Amino acid sequence: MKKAYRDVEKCRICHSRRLFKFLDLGSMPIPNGFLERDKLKTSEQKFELACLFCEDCCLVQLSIVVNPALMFKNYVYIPSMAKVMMNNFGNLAFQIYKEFKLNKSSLVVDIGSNDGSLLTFFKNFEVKVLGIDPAKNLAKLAEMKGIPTEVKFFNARNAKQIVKKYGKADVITATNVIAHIDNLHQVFEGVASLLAKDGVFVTEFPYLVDLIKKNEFDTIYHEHLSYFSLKPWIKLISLYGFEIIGVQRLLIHGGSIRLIHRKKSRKSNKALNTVKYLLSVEENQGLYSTKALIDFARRIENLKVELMELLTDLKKKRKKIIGYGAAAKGNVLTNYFGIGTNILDYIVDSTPYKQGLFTPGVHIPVYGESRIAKDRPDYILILAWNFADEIIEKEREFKKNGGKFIIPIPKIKIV
Ligand code: DWN
Repeated sequence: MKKAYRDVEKCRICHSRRLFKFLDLGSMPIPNGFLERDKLKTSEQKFELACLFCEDCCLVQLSIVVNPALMFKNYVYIPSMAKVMMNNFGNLAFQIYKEFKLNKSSLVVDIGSNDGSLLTFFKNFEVKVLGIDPAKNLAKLAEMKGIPTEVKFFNARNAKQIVKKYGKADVITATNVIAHIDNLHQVFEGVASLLAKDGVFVTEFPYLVDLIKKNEFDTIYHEHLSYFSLKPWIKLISLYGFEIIGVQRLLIHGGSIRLIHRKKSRKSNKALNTVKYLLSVEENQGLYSTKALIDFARRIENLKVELMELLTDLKKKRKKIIGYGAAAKGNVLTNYFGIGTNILDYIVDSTPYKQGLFTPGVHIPVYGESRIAKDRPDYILILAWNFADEIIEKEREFKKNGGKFIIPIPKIKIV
């Protein structure tokens, strides 16, 4: 893709043109587009952030695709900053290792391997591992952990080269990456050619049921092109001869779903009961029509009014408020709600890459967490609300000294 973005005119799964726009968050910079101080004056690229519903296969998807090279070649998000995330990776690796009886000759390939956090757990089980990720800066971190990494985007062509170089994969994992990829058909062609005959393809992504139910509008951003429910997902995987042999709902990232796939065999089992149950949950929640999505958009407007009233009132009372977690989602919430340094003095984040930078759009400075003890703010707005428990536990000193936390999602809570 040469241009900075392209408009979505056809559904990325079924190619339907019957796309209904139900949410428009306006024009916004890319969610991990953190800025150096000397770049604050230069104009930032802003792109439409809006969501479409496909009236044929029900896939929820962004209205545009920002050029992935602008977002993923130098990437500042690493999962290893959150214990909850690492626990999730640990139990995923253990579950797959045990369930599919991996051994020293097994090869596990992770698409979107980031800093090698997930593969490190597999490596500890002495299986062969390979990461695939376009971010040069993260591949270096992974290589330092002994995780060989191919620095490229995953697609059908690259998959064939990987088979030539490393052989077929017994397990392919893809956590929080499939939703980031525009050409899903290419991904499945690549998986189908890379995966060994009896191999398994394990995906994990945020689940639309949780997103809509828990008002998680700020997880809608330019990195996430698709917001999956099972109905369109099953349509997609069936085109490539895959079936779901395992499904788990997870708390991670506001509510995710882990799916284990295998190539359909002759004696392929009828759809899992859990899959059937989740399809009925989706239908009952109204995810196959526009009304529930329109209601969701209305709830976000109410949330915006309510949170801005609270924060403005606290500022009138001369309260000192900071943000916690310079998360992509936090950058969506602050930009859409108009929360800048008029409200938050700064945001703290444990990611070394983000400290000393400014958040995209509203330009809030990011510092290390140690700043809290020095400044003793009155309130902490938890922008990384998906890790609220871990953060509150970590900052119990702040709470002991009378500080209060504001959790904005799924609804405003002061603890
Ligand atoms: O899909 C994606 C998800 C998985 O991660 C990516 N496209 C981008 C990214 O989204 P995010 O930035 O909203 O993810 P997190 O993991 O919710 O961001 C949490 C932020 O909070 C990180 O920058 C780390 C930070 N953090 C912290 O500073 N102290 C987190 C914890 C738990 C802490 O104690």
